[in-house]
Amino acid sequence: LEVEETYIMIKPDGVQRGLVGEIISRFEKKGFKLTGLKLFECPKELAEEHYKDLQSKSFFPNLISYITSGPVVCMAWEGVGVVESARKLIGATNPLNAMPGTIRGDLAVQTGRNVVHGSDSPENGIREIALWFKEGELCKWAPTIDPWLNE
Ligand code: YYY
Ligand code: MG
Repeated sequence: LEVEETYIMIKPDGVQRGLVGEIISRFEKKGFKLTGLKLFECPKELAEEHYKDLQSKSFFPNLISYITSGPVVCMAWEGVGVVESARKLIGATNPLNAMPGTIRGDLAVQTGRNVVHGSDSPENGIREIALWFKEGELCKWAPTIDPWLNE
């Protein structure tokens, strides 16, 4: 497995509901490396670009107004196999189908209020981090605990 990057975003409902610390801590405790973090009010054009593959869906207008309805927390996380692992930590798109123990399984009930986003492929991880972060906003650091997490 390769070192990958994924874009994780706490959606406006997660911020409003006070779930920011809870959600960040799930990725932190797992052992991934945080390389970018900011609270951000997303312009409509950026939300549309981020979700461009879903443009033709009936729920697209609602999705864009939801994502732009309040501040989001943008994060970049790095690690071996982080893209698929983060999707597992997040759980199924519909929170009623998401397993207990996952973020959506534990903290949400509706697809249209599913509290968190995670990139679905390494390519999209790179694309989305480039979309949401400017060059100087990312930190390529070496956590001192790294040898205790990675052989
Ligand atoms: O990657 P993930 O967030 O799990 O689902 P996607 O199929 O990429 O859809 C993105 C986003 O769109 C989803 O998190 C909620 C919303 N959505 C919706 O409102 N209604 C649907 N039927 C499907 C997705
Ligand atoms: Mg998706």
